[in-house]
Parts: sequence; C-alpha cells; structure tokens
Amino acid sequence: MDRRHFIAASASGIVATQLACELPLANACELLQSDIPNGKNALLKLVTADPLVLETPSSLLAASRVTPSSALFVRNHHGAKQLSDMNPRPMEGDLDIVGLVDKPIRYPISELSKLPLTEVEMVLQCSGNNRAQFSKLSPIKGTKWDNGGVGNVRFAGVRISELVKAIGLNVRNEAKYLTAEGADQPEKPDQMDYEKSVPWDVALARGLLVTKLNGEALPALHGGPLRFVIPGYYGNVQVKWLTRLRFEARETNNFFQLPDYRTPKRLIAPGEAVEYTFDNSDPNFDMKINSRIFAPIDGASIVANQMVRVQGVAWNDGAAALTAVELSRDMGQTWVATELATSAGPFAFREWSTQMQFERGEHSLWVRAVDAHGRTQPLDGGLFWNQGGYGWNGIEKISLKAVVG
Ligand SMILES: Nc1nc2c(c(=O)[nH]1)N[C@H]1C(S)=C(S)[C@@H](COP(=O)(O)O)O[C@H]1N2
Ligand SMILES: [Mo]
Repeated sequence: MDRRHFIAASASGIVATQLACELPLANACELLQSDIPNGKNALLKLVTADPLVLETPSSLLAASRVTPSSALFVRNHHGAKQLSDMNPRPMEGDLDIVGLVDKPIRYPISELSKLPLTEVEMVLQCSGNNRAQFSKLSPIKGTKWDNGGVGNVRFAGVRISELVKAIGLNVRNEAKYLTAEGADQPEKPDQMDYEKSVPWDVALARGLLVTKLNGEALPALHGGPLRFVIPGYYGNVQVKWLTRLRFEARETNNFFQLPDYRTPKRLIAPGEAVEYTFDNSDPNFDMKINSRIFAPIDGASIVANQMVRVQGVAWNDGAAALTAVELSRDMGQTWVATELATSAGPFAFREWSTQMQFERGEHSLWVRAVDAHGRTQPLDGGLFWNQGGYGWNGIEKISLKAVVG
C-alpha cells in the first residue's frame, strides 16, 4: 500500500489501523492509539482494536487505590462497537429471569432503582492477566496480556439476594448454577454469545446487579446499563450488558465456560495440551492471591544508600484476610514484612509500603502476599502453566540499579 492509500485508509478507522499495523514500518502500530475511545486515558495500551482490548499501565494503577474509570482496562470478546463508549446507557430494557424457577419473570431494569444499592470496592482482573509470563515458557495463543489486565473499582448495584426477596422469586432446589447472558453479539458465525455460569449459592451470597462504577452511572463500555458481578471472582464472570439470568442444574456448555476460561486440575508441563472436560478442569472463578510492586518501577535507577519508598498492592479472592506482604532482596531466601494499609474491604486492593535502602549496584526485589488461609504465591509462577495462560500469580520480580547520587 502506498502512502496516499494508506492515509485514505486511516481516515476510515479501525480497519485502516489494522492495516497500518501490518505495514513493515517501525512504530506503525502507534497509529492504533486513535482507536482508544473518548473518555479513556490515552496512556492505556491498545492490545487489539476489534474486539477492543485495553491494558492499564502500572503508572496509572500506582496513582490511586481506586482505578479511575478512564484508566480501567477493557476486555471485549465481540465487536460490540455500539456498546463501546464511555457514556452511560439509559436504564431501559428488561432482565429476564428464567429456568428452574416457579414462574419466569420479565423485570424492567428501571425498577432496580427502587431497591437498596450496595457498593463493593473490588479488584476486576482478567484471568489472562500476565499471560505473557506463561508464554515465555511455551507460547500461548490469545490476547497478549502483560500485567495491566487488572484494576480496583467501586461497583454499586442491587444484591441478587435483594432482588430475589423483592420479587418473591421461588428458585427450585435442583438449581445449582446461575447463568448470566450478555447482550453483545458475535460478528463471526462460528462464535458464541457471551455467557457465564456461576454456582447459585455464591451468586446468592454475594452477587450484584451492578449499575454504577466509581459512583457514577455504569459506562456502556463496562457493561451499562446492567452488569452481573461476583466480587472475588475473575473478570470473565463479570458479565457486561446483562439481559437474562437462567437458573440451571448444570453449568452452561457455552464456549466461554468450556473450554475457554478453564485451567487443568492437575499440574501439566509447559506445552502440554489437555482436552478440557467439566471433570478434569476448573473454571476460572476465585482469584488467586497476588501482589504487585508499583514503585520503584522495574528497571528504575535509584540513589544508593538513601531511603526509598517501596509500595504496591496485594489482593486475593476475599475468602481470607491478607496477613502479610513481604519483600525479598536475596532471591527468596529471606523475606521482610512491609506495612499494610487499612483494608478497604475483602475484595479490594490492599496497599502496602516500606522504606529501604540499597548499596551501589544491581538489585532484584521480589514481592509476595500471604493470607490467613496460609495461601501465598509460587516463587516460580510457571509451575501453573496451562494452555490458556490463565491465573498467573507468580511472585513479581523487579530489578533496580542503585547509583551514586
Ligand atoms: N458480555 C460480555 N461480558 C464480559 C466480556 C465480554 O466480552 N462480553 N468479557 C469478560 C472478561 S473476559 C473480562 S476480563 C471482563 C472485563 O471487564 P471490563 O471490560 O469492564 O474491564 O469482562 C467480562 N465480561
Ligand atoms: Mo478476561
């Protein structure tokens, strides 16, 4: 393609920028930045334009415990272009409730505003976050997530238990799963609609029908007007553009439930492929315990023999309190505790910090979190290699260079 055609193509948007990315020009992909929707921070990394996938750079995660909506990562599976802006959608349409209930119900979404609102500060994380780490051991297909498929948000909505009470819903005993359907439609005929099943007891205990993000109406791009949310679970179950809830005896056999978003029950060697069944694999539900160092950043130069503030966050599935976040400067032989900030709730980022000084030279700094169930992170995250590259929680290892100031 010559330059004139290239410019003409650029004007027409997404298709053009994909072409641009294929050009053998250095930095051609930077043009893709123009596909970042209005209302999103221009520092987000565009992973793919269609479907839209945006990663949050660590600098934006480090700036505040709650990730601003403008900085929150995005993971769409389908084009969903009509839903991909940061404006709220009107509280219109219905939520259908069907399956193993005494009688199906069509509930107007606008009615939700009459029920009590519950706000939960919680981590939203794609289970593919950090897939790039697994890929170093054996290449994995799928979105090349670095470590920016995560954020910490305040989601507010109506508890599923509140709705059940308000409408007097009679759920049959055989109902073991609740399946949430999203309104986004696949563009390719061989793709399936997006839907996820979760255990009904979990949805009843803590599930939310979310209408607000960080105190404001839920932007379309993040699932507005209505989103299904289970705090403590990975992002894949947080179904955007919720239109229907189905009560079922078994989890759905939709592609996004099986084989997608699953990990094998046994440890496998990097490169080994397993044909997933409901029995030999687990769905990516509970988030594994994890932690990040936000400052100093990996590769930073710091002043030798001078106190530096080291800080970051940790999180888990909310089932047990985080008891420690520890740092090692000797490749994991010894660990020192950091100071934990007050908890912002069981599902939220827990901030930690400490002061340290380093002698002149190269250093490595490792971080791990520990919780009250005794769970911690593997020194070698590659131990849990799986063909989908899901659930990375290896300890983070950064390098620092202390120089004479
Ligand atoms: N309807 C629908 N819901 C969805 C998805 C989707 O493609 N369609 N992607 C899921 C995945 S895999 C993730 S990680 C989160 C991402 O949420 P976000 O785009 O609001 O950051 O949404 C989940 N909910
Ligand atoms: Mo995801």
